[in-house]
Formats: sequence, C-alpha cells, structure tokens
Amino acid sequence: MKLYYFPGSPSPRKVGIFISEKGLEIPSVTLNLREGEHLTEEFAAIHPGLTLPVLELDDGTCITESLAIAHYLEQENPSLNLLGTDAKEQALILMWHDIATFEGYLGIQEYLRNSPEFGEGRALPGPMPIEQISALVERGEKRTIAFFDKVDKRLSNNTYLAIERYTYADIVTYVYLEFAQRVIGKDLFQDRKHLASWAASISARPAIKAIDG
Ligand SMILES: N[C@@H](CCC(=O)N[C@@H](CS)C(=O)NCC(=O)O)C(=O)O
Repeated sequence: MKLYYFPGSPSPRKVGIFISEKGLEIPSVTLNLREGEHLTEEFAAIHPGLTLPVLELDDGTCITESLAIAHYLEQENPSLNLLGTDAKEQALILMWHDIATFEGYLGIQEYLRNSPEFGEGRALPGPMPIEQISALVERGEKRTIAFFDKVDKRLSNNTYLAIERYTYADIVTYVYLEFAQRVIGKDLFQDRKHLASWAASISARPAIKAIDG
C-alpha cells in the first residue's frame, strides 16, 4: 500500500491526520503540489484527475477522494472509530462532512483559485485549463465566513461537530479552518469563541502534533 500525499494541502492533510489518529504506518510518496510535481504523465497514469491524495493498494487499485480513502482505511482498521458505529452516527458524520466540504472548503477554494496571485488557467484542479472568474473571490469569502458562523453556532451547545465524540467531521472542519486562516488571512476566532476553544482542543491532539512535528 502506498499513499500519494502532500502535507501542505487540505485534502491530503485530512487523510494524513486520519492515518495518524489510527496509528497506521503507510509508506508515502510526497508530490509537491505547489511545485507542480503532480502534473506529470507518470502521475496521470496513476490518477488521471491529477489530484491528491491517492491510496494505491497492493493489487494496483488506486483509490482517490479523501472520504473514500478514509472509509477504506476505517473498514480495514476499525480501532478508534472515526466514521461512526451505527446508522445514525454514520449519517451525522457524513452530513457534517458534506456541509463542511460544500460550504467551507469550496468557498475557500473559490477565493484562492480565482485570486490574481493564483496561477492562471488553474481555477479548478485537474487536467483541463479553467480560467478564473474574479467575482468568485468575494463570493468565496462570504461562503467561508457563513460556514464558520454555522460551525461556531453548532459548537455553542455541542463539544464536537457531528456527534458527542471526535470524528472525521472534526478532522475535515479543522483542516478547512487552518486552510481558511492561511488563505483568507482573517482572524476567524474573533467573535467565534466556541470555534476557538474547539480548535484549541483539536490542535492539542497527539496525532496532530505527531504529523506536524
Ligand atoms: N475530492 C478530492 C479533492 C482532491 C483535491 O482537489 N486535492 C487538491 C489538494 S487539496 C489537489 O490535488 N489539487 C491539485 C491541483 O490544484 O492541481 C478529495 O477529497 O480528495
């Protein structure tokens, strides 16, 4: 088994934290997305969509999409359940995963990938050149802020996002929060005290400290 990975980008980082939480040792190949190390024919043969992460199994099967990789690893390594033990838990975790990804992550991506600093023709990942739309910068920021307002409200009477314990929904939302702070450069903790104390408890987790060194 081999993980194609880049620790500095949100989708691979979610899987990296998941693996660290489970205490798994999976050999990895780092491709620096910022340097374009994934934009090669060699990597296209592994994943024509040209995104990370990719989990290559020993039989050559390549699993892409971070949620699918997490699901596979959870089935194979059930200890420290992160994706729910029964139908209700699983549904709530997937529900918050989707809310976070569609409302949070996509908003941040709209902001980042349509900003003048981002390379032209790369407004969406993948092999096809997609031009930027500058109006999406402002819309992306609005979506992102609205998402973290929603999370702060949810955390005002819940310790964790989806259910009463730490799950993959917390991992993805924490990674998107770090990503938003870095990209949008606003203090998202100001006036969001529940988000701030939740983030402090997540960042103190040994599994996260372990991968951040
Ligand atoms: N749905 C995919 C998204 C994968 C994705 O977009 N990964 C980004 C990094 S966060 C990427 O590889 N981007 C390559 C590029 O921008 O060229 C997942 O969950 O893994």
